[in-house]
Amino acid sequence: MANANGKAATSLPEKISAKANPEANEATEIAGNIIYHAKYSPHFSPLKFGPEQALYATAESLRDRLIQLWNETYVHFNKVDPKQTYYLSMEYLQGRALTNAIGNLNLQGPYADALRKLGYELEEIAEQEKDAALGNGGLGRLASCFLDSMATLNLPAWGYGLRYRHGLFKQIITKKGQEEIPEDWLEKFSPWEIVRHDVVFPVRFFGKVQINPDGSRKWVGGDVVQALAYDVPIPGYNTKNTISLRLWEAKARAEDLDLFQFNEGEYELAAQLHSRAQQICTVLYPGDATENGKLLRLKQQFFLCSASLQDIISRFHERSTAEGSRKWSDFPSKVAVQMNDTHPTLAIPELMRLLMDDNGLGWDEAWDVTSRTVAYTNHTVLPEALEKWSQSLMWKLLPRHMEIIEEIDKRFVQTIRDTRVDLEDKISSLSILDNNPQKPVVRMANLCVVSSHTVNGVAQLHSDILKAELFADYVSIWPNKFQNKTNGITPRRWLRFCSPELSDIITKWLKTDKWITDLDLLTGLRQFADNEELQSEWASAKIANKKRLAQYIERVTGVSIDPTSLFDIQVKRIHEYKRQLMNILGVIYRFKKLKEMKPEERKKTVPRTVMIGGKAFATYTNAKRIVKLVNDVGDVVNSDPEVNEYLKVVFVPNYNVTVAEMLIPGSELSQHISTAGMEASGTSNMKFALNGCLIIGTLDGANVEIREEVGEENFFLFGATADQVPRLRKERKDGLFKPDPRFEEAKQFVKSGVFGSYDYGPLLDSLEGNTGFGRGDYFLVGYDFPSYMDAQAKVDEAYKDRKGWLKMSILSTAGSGKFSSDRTIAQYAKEIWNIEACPVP
Ligand code: NBG
Repeated sequence: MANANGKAATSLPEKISAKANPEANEATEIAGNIIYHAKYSPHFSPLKFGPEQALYATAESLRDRLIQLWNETYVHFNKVDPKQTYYLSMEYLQGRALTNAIGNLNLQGPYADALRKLGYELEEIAEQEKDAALGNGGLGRLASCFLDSMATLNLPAWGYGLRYRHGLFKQIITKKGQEEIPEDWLEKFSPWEIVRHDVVFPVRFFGKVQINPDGSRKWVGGDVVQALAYDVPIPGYNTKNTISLRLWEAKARAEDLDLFQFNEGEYELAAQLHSRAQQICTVLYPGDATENGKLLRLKQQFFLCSASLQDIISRFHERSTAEGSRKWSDFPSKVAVQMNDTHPTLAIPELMRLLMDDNGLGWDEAWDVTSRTVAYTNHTVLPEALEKWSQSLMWKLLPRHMEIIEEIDKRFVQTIRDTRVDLEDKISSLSILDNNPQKPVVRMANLCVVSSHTVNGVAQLHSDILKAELFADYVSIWPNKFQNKTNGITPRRWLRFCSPELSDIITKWLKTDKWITDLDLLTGLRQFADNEELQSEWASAKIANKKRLAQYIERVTGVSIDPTSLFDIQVKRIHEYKRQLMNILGVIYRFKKLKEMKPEERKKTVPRTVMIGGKAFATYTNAKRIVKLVNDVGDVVNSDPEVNEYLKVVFVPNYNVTVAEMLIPGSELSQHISTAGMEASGTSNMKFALNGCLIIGTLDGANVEIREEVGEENFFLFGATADQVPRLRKERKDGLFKPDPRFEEAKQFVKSGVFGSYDYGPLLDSLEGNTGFGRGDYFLVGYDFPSYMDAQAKVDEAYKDRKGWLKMSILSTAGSGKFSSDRTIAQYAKEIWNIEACPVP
């Protein structure tokens, strides 16, 4: 590694003296504080100061600052004692923290100068940081955007999650396609987390229920592991407020080691509980919209819920003892618990248990408190992602909770019988327990709906579908329980910090940078959409970002791409409903046509670089075949001398938050092409639109609202609508579907073997036939293909009109204000949590 001057910088600079200075905000002081940490908070051999050492020392210097703000926030919340929100999520996709923290604290300039004094560029140091990838995809990233907005809006709120030792797997691409290797963010350590040795709670598994003489019940026996808190600071933008993401780690106590057995040489047996505890937080559950969990996954979920609720209750208790007057019935006016999907559903029976068995409340009182405290967000309608846990597994792991769930169900069913005779025949689908003798399960979504005061979907269309289909009968029972909260993204990470060039232009034309926290101000750009000066500045920012992206692509894939070609990107988890297969079949068709053209005809086409990236669930075979196909197509197309000037196809490996921060600013067209009704919201669509990238997409999820906001003339729409899908599937079953010749041609081309010898039969078979498992084109690729290709032709035409395209791009950014997670979170705060801002003075 070389420093800014091209020289190796491996030893501590001597000119600058080490000086602890947590309040440093001027370059020399910051540099002194960085050196102080390199010397006196050492993690490496003395005197070394390479980029890695510099990263850790820089992060620690910044952490000093954060700790101060963090403590102030904590003290202030404690003093004001507002109602607080606790966001329970099994996933957070934080990505890197350095640039974000420096940016939110507005220390960009001083930090860059300080590092330059030490021989480094800030970007180079930032590059050293590993992503905290404690999530799978959109759901986890949403949680992270929400934390940023909660802090920025000065809301009294906490994030709760698990401290997985290995986050989402790293994807490498080999000749075989995708391969997974373990992620290693904690291989050394994370400079951002602070362990709180005083925040430890016991969490029990297995055991049995003991009935006391007074009839009260107690869960006893089994394994007890300890949950230890690790806090990660979440700084708000341009505010003192810094909140916490509290991640639990599972541990056993020293006394749980059986010394006798150990001395007998039975090492594994002696440390059984230690190793079982360790397993809990070893890996992030790798599923995304797939229900594949077993005992360990259930343990993880319970571990999160139990530790978090004990923590929440102990905070409530501290007050009670201080004031001597706090009543349990006040709990919901101090605490809001938000369940991010059904993964933290066990918070419901666990809160009931803690209230009844540990704190002596009766059923009615406990139920009243619980159901006024918890709220649930649904993130999918995919049946395979609606969690159902085996009843026998639950009885084994959580016997007391199963009693409570049975009782909740019994009382709910009784109420329906008493009050709604018309729903009698719906009871079997409304109830929480599915007692089907073949496979008795607990339906977690039903438990959430029955117990929560509010249930919300994540985009208008999705919320409407929930009300009309999945939860229709519940709506008739509780018409006011259901809401919509359209997702959002933080404009700090997803525009201000990932595209400083475009941000500066926006600030210049709006004459203010207030848009960073008031994103609706972007509409002010509309009046300049035709302005040539703005257009040319806009184009120069885009090309700079495209060049940066092209360098990155060349570095990680070896493929050189032309920054003047149209950059067309689809990045998200690989899933059949997201239809990466349609994208690549479209590319294949384009390639075939280019091959058939004469050289002068080719010259008239619009050169395109198609980039596709995303991870496939390790056991999702068809998803992995899609990854392989994209790579194989890329190999053939990119090395075809007749065509590769006009078309390049790149599979971007190991898509993650950091890669997204590179791709999104450099994009011009992005694809959000899921089968209508299947993508609950999508959030990358918002990030692309915000960065002036045009969308080709279906009327699905948040696309619908994006199109409304940016204007339909600035959105390349195609495909069936959600309400047509059931009929189209039926027609297909009835043998009425007639494929477009272009679709047949593309598939045939793959079958002819142009892209190598890999057997694509099983993948293509999913598009064939009218019925049968894994057949019959459930995701309607064939039906939508012709309109997709027509929309792509419109993209090419539009791109030829440079000014027209720039105008559309500006209007896209101008129309993205609604999709700030600040708006989303403000709505949750007001309409679900009933909490208010609590800014640190
Ligand atoms: C995902 C949806 C996305 C949505 C995110 C965030 C799950 C279960 N759901 O469409 O598929 O944008 O949640 O709400 O991961």
